[in-house]
Amino acid sequence: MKKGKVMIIGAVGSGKSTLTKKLLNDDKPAVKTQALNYAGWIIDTPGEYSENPMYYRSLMATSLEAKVLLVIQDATRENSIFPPNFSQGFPLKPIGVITKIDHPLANVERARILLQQSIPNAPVILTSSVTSDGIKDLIKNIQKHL
Ligand SMILES: Nc1nc2c(ncn2[C@@H]2O[C@H](COP(=O)(O)OP(=O)(O)OP(=O)(O)O)[C@@H](O)[C@H]2O)c(=O)[nH]1
Ligand SMILES: [Mg+2]
Repeated sequence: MKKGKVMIIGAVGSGKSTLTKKLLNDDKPAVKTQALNYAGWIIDTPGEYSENPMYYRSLMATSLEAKVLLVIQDATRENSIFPPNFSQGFPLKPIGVITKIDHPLANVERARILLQQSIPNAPVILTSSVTSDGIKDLIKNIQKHL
């Protein structure tokens, strides 16, 4: 896949970098993301960029060459950091991704409802970077839009 075609956004600590490495078959553990990171066909972003609307323009500018937007919802989180209908502002195909479904505190149905509020009508894929559940399914879904 071509460089920078998929941008990944979501809260601080929601599992974006861990998932990015998983998708790229990189076994090294993720470290805290400090800046935009072009990792192969994925643009990994710092969670702070998603949590502060001041960064939305910058995210949007960065996403101009990308085709797919992975919107991450951590299954262990009780809330969403994105406003309702958030993805309407992005000229990209949104795919909702629920992370950490292996976690004892995961609540998948809550996460699904939160994603549907931010990105209505987008597909939602359940994943765990620990067990690799959903990873192949996610790759298939991404490839449909590239
Ligand atoms: N149980 C479980 N933990 C996970 C999973 N994915 C990530 N984590 C953990 O969640 C924490 C944060 O992961 P990161 O991938 O660094 O999160 P991030 O979204 O890149 O965070 P920022 O770079 O700060 O925006 C780490 O301790 C990971 O080990 C998962 O699928 N299951
Ligand atoms: Mg990160």
